[in-house]
Amino acid sequence: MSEYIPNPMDWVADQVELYESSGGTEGLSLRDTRLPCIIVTNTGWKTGAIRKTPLMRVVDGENYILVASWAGAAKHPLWYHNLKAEPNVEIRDETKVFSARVTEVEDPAERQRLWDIAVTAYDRYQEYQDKTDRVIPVFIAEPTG
Ligand code: F42
Repeated sequence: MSEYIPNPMDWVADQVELYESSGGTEGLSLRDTRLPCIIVTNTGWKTGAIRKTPLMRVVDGENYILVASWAGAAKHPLWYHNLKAEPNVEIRDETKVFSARVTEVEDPAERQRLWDIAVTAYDRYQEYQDKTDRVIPVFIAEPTG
């Protein structure tokens, strides 16, 4: 059993703690917004540790769109590399917990379609894209059970 290492940023780790300890009934939205979040449990590609990453909840039918925006930072968030190395994750969406398999969406037209859905759900993604030179990666997460 791998060790769970909380995110070093307190506000992120605190949200994970509240979301999970309440069984998905509290800590569900991003800070002062009312916008819903999910928790993606992933595996550190170097350490093998369990990592828990809150992200905005953006859906496309049964699937979830994961946007590696990290507030428009110059580099991809570390969880991006974890997902590329180990695409099997667990997602918690409020009280639902399920396994999923993630794929980075490389096809430009499909990425744009998903990006538009993401920006509609959380308009700051566009602000983040505008302030960074990198193309913000978009993953699709398909539930596997
Ligand atoms: N971030 C987003 O990118 N997109 C979102 O939609 C989003 C929404 C969101 C909502 C609520 C909330 O509380 C946070 C939200 N965040 C969102 C922030 C998100 O949860 C992450 O904190 C953020 O994206 C940064 O991810 P990060 O993985 O870069 O975290 C940094 C701060 C970090 O230092 N993480 C850990 C650490 O201890 O260093 C984990 C490091 C890790 O995974 N290490 C790997 C390992 O092997 O263990 C190695 C990684 C490597 O390549 O070195």
